[in-house]
Amino acid sequence: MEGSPEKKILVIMPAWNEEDTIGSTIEEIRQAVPWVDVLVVNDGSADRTSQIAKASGAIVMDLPFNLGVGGAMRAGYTFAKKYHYDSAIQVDADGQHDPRDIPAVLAGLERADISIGARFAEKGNYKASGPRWWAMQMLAWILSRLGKTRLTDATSGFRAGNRRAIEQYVRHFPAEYLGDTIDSLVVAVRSGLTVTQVPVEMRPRQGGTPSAAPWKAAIYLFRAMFSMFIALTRKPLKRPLDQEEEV
Ligand SMILES: Nc1nc2c(ncn2[C@@H]2O[C@H](COP(=O)(O)OP(=O)(O)OP(=O)(O)O)[C@@H](O)[C@H]2O)c(=O)[nH]1
Ligand SMILES: [Mg+2]
Repeated sequence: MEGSPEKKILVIMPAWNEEDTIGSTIEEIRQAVPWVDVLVVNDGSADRTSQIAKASGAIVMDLPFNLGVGGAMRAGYTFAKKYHYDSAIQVDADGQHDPRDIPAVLAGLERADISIGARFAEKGNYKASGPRWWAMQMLAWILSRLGKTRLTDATSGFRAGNRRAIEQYVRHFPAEYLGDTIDSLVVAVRSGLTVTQVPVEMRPRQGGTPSAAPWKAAIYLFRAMFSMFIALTRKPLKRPLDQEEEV
């Protein structure tokens, strides 16, 4: 079964100045799913993120300067491919993603190539309001049409991918803000990957500061719509995804 100890699973945790929360987040993962490996992609943090992650037993990739979530995730997926992981799952360093949901999100890979841990999917009380809510709804609606399945939370970073998805992400993973969620999904779906969602509860950030203020997030979400339309104009990848390739 996906998410069980027989599979080789990698948690990829993008982290930028998360010294307040990263230690407890890694600890929670080790308790909830002790059989997974944790890779922290420390993206030029100016604080003790890297030292704390290492002391907590994670594998740490220290990027020399800030690449943003997309670049960091692509580096993480390249690691996953190189070391032959069966699946990889993104978990935020700020404690918003509950590690106890990891097996459920991984279990979604039994029916699709990408499994998204989604808010608004009947569970939890995560609230977004005003323009941010509208933008999220619209993106979810468009991506549901594209993915031919009901998706309620296309901007969730809590998502797992199988080998086919990892292979796709290694070749294309947008670096621009929110491209890691929307654009990457559009390209994956258009390259023939299937997607599903699993309801999860999102917790509030457990400490530290958000990388973007709420009003910025709203603006970015509207920009994400444009980025999505641009993504739709990209040609799907032609080479078969299962073809082995050295990285
Ligand atoms: N590698 C990398 N990680 C980042 C960067 N910016 C944010 N992150 C990480 O990405 C994850 C999500 O970032 P957040 O700032 O929590 O964004 P968010 O969850 O959309 O916003 P909140 O709801 O306010 O928490 C966290 O683990 C951050 O540490 C970055 O530039 N590089
Ligand atoms: Mg967060």
